[in-house]
Amino acid sequence: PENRMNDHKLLTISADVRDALASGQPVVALESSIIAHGMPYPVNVDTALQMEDLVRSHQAIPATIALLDGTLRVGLNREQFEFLGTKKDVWKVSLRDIPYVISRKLPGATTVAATMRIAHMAGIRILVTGGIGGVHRGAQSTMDISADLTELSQTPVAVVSAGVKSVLDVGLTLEYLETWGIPVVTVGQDQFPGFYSRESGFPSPLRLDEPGAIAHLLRVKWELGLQGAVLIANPVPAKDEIPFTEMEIVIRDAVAAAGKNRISGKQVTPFLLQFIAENTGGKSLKANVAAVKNNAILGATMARLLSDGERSRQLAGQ
Ligand code: PSU
Ligand code: MN
Repeated sequence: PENRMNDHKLLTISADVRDALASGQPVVALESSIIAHGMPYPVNVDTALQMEDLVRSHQAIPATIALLDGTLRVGLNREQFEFLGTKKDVWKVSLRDIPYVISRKLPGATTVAATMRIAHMAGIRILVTGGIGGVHRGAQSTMDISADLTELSQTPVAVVSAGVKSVLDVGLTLEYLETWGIPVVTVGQDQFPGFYSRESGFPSPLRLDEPGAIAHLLRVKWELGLQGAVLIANPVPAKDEIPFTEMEIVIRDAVAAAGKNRISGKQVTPFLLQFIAENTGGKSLKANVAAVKNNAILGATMARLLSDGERSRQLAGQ
């Protein structure tokens, strides 16, 4: 990729991630907004560490991304996880916040959009998250559409998710993904998943059942020079899901409460997630943890397939 800048002073890559990238080993990028703004302590830190362990036990190197001490950090240590998970004023950093937060040397946790861009700078091609941001319910009047979507349209990093955030307008988000030329692939079922539920009520634009087939699609897309990402939707495991109709009731209440409290901008997602966790007696949090761990495993598998494919092509002299 053209804009790799892995020797830049504003980009700090941990030693294990740097070694893995240099030797062509699989690396998986992980976002940090879910730690600072998506889950309560200590579940946030525990989950982040468990995701890293799962990536490692599936033979890939994890690289959680955040902004600390005035640099973009790729690969965090234990204290840095603890810091992001406990400190109150960690910035939620989307793409547009990067220059401000770095120039002021503020601590920042990255959304999917910012994590994708930084992963690409470092040369990482697979990112794992829970649910991506997208078109919010009522976006016809609020224009609340996440920068995750525009980022997916231009940065070549595949994003493994359990669908889009359940609080969004899933139908409008799928339309937007189509407009911007972003392939959406659901693993193993015809329906696009609904994050906490395996169902969303919408068919998936594409379905592939094998990680190998998805890796092949990624290679073809990027070999053709087609810009942007692929959204991989990996349904939450059946034993951990919350039925779609049950979730919908809570989500509608959450969206109404956000409107009533005049929550706007980047506060919207954290507000809704907290409301939902409280109003499902923690069940949503459990489903969220199960989904992201499931995604970490698929992400590691995808990263390994991509790097194995490259190595065998190099050996064949192609
Ligand atoms: N989905 C979750 N928890 C989260 C997020 C999404 O279940 O914390 C975060 C992700 O980092 C995502 C971001 O990229 O919210 C989107 O925020 P916004 O809609 O403000 O762009
Ligand atoms: Mn928004």
